[in-house]
Amino acid sequence: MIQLLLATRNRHKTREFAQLLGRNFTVRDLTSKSDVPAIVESGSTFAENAALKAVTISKIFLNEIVVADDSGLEVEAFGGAPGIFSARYAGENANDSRNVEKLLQELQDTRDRSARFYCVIALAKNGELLTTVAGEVTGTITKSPRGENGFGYDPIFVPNGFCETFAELTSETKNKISHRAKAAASLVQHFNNAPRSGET
Ligand code: ITT
Repeated sequence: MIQLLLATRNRHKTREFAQLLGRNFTVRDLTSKSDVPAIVESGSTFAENAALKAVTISKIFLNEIVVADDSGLEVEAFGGAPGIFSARYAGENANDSRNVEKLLQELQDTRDRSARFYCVIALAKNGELLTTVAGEVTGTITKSPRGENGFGYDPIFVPNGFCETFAELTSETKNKISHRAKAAASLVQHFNNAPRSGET
C-alpha cells in the first residue's frame, strides 16, 4: 500500500484521486490540517504551480510522499484563459457557479466553443521534486450548464465523442477519459517503474 498526501483542500480532487488510483494507494489531503498556510500559486504554468504546491507541502510533512494537482480549463476563443486562473476566474470570492456564469457570459454566442481541461500532477518528497506528469481532455463548451455531478466547469464541458457534459456523465465515465485520469495513469506508471526503496 502506498500512502500519499495530496497537497489540496479541494475535496472533489481528493475523491477523484481516490477513485483513480485504486486499492494500492491510500490518499489523505490537507482539509483537516488547518495550521498549514495557503500556498500562493505564483507560477506562470500548471507545471510550475503543481511543483510549487508539492515541494512546499513536502517540506512541512517530512518523509511523506506528496502529490499536487494543478489543473484548469483552457478555452480556445480566449487564447487559453482561464487556464491557471480557473479556480478564481470570477475573482477572489469565486465559486464554481460564479466561474461558470462568468465564462458563459464572456463566451456568449461565440461559434468556436472548443476547449480543453489540462492537469499536471507533481510528486515530491522532503522538499525534492521527483516527477511531473500531465493529461488533457478536449471538448466543447455548452451554452448553459447541465448536470449535477463533478465540480468546477464540469456542467458546461462536453468531452469530444460524447453528447453529455462531464456533470451529466457518471464519475466512472469521467474517470476513464478525464485530464486527471490520464495524468493519474502516468503517476501509477511512475510508481510501477520506481525501485521499491521507498524513494518513489
Ligand atoms: P488546490 O489548489 O487546493 O488543489 P484548487 O481548486 O484551487 O485546489 P487549482 O488551482 O488546480 O485547484 O484550480 C483548479 C480549478 O480548475 C478548479 O477549481 C476548477 O475550477 C477547474 N477544474 C480543474 N479540474 C476540473 C475538473 O475535473 N472538472 C471541472 N473543473 C475543473
